[in-house]
Amino acid sequence: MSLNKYLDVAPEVAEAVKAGKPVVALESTIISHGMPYPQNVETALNVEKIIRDAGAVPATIAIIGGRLKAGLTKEQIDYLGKTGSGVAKASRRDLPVLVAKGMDGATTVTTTMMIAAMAGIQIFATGGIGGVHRGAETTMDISADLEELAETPVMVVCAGAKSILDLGLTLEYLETKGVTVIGYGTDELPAFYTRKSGFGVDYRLDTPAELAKAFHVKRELGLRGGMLVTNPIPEQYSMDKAVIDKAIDTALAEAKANGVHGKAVTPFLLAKVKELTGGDSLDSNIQLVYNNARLAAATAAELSKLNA
Ligand code: PSU
Ligand code: MN
Repeated sequence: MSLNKYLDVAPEVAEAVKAGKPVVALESTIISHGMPYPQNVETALNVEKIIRDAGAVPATIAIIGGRLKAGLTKEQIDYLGKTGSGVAKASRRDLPVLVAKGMDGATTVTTTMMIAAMAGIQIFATGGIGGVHRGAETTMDISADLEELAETPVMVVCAGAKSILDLGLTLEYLETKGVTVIGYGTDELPAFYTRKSGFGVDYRLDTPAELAKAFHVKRELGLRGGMLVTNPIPEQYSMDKAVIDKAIDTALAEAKANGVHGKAVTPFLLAKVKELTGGDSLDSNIQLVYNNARLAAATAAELSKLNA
């Protein structure tokens, strides 16, 4: 672990990393920009509990007062949730100035991977990743998350990607960058709210032990970059495809009509979809995050056996 002078690793997290015990990183953009208060705080705290109950240590990641934090207190999570979009959404390009000015930042998949890697954490659970946006052939809106997956050695467990993105182009981009996309118990890329997307994944793996082994071997091969594990939402929480597709189409049209662009696009679409589905999408979102936390904790346990 290369300890960075701007990094604070919570004592519990540092101890677990040092002892080779299972640790799971968690992001904070999902708290400040991905869900409304108070469900965001409630979800973030429940996710930490789920990870603990599975025998792993949770490390929620954020930037607080210019410090890169791996492991937050309950008060810090509450602050990030209450302040919501008042906290900067922090991707790779935002880090230098936020840290230099001693500001706060909610970390995306990108910066959560970066800070997890700095802290020696190998696995990270979230809801959905950013990707190639629909219409990217003219807007060039492609999430920095995809570049980070190509560079930084952290396994990301998600529920696939929402069809606010162009899923086919997102997979093409990941292929070009050499990122393995794994379906957990499925041959098909899950589409976040639904279990299927019509697009195939690179490989199907069926157990946490298989996931851990694949990631371990990747590292032993000396290959840089992460790995993307896509875990379908549990059947009982998945949404009706027609309902969600309609909400996404309306949200996309409103974003376009309002000239929403840049880093505001994803949070705008998430909030709109939630509004249009009367909160059903939020319930699904929460449940799939729990499901990913469970899988990540089980995989972290297998990883720590392999690293022993
Ligand atoms: N997708 C979701 N929920 C989220 C995000 C994406 O379903 O909260 C967040 C993640 O933090 C992700 C970020 O890294 O949005 C991507 O933002 P952008 O598209 O601006 O790169
Ligand atoms: Mn973008």
